[in-house]
Amino acid sequence: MEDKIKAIQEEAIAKIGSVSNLDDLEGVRVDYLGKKGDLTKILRGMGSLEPEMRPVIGGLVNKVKGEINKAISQKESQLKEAAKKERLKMETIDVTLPGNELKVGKKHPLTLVFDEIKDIFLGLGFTIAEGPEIETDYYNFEALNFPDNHPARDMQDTFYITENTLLRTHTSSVQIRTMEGQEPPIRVIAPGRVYRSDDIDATHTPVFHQIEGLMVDKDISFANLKGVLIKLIKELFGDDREVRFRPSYFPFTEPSAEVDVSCAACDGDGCRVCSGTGWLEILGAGMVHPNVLEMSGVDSEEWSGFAFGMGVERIAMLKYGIDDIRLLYNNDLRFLKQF
Ligand code: 2NM
Repeated sequence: MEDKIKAIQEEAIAKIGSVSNLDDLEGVRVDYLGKKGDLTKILRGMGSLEPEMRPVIGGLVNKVKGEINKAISQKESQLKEAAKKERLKMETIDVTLPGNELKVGKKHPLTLVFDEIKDIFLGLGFTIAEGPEIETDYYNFEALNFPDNHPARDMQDTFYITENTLLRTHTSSVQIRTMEGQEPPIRVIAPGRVYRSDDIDATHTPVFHQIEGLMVDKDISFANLKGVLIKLIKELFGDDREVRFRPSYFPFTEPSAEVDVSCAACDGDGCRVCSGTGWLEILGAGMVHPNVLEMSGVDSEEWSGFAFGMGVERIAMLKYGIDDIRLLYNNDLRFLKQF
């Protein structure tokens, strides 16, 4: 009988040693220590033993049960520890791995030019004014002294919405609204989107952007116009650039001028960029026509002013050497990432 008990112990210990998971271990426990296990059977059959053998066998069975229990507990903590290690290994984070690259956006080149020009004028005491992109014929043309039969009013040049409303062709309408709404002195710039019924090519798109400016005060002369615009151009293109004023015509200014900057690519010698002239046209400007001042409620005997306008796309193209305006709208990241 004692040999049989010892054999059960060895067999149980061997099985405990060979199980590899907690479920199997529980199976072994039920087999050897459970109600139907061999050891329980032996204890139940004690009645048939010699009385003096009962304490011996009983003690031995209990000791073996204790041993098996101990072995199971040990194995259980071993298996749990191994499972924990495995889990920790799975969850390991290698803090030395490079992180995921965060793609940080950039400002669009047009926004860069807008911001730069706005900053220059804010520094000169100008404020920024905005107005509607859908305008009336009055604010877009009439108040700007456009003759009734001026070709810019033609259906081909402008997108009309109704007989009297259209997509603005310049932001000058914002300057008119400013003059109507406030007494001089006035110093404003009007940045924004404008529309013209142009066919698309390397230098034209039907939607583009402008910044126009207006200064009205006592004794404003062409000298003030020159001072402000030369300052603007040198800030934008560098102190080394020359500035040239050429006589021109706009219905809303008199006198009017076209403003050129010396070509940075050839330093004014003449090259492909400036079509051999050494100059690049970047601005239109002039003294605000007395008719325009009067129509907006400004007394032209008391006040005078200058105004100017520039295309933001054109400035961006000259500044960054962009040879096709469509690059600004295609949203090709290979292009946009360069700024
Ligand atoms: C230009 C050129 C010259 C201009 C005129 C006005 C206003 F409303 F005061 F009359 N705003 N902008 C102006 C003058 C615009 O763009 C080429």
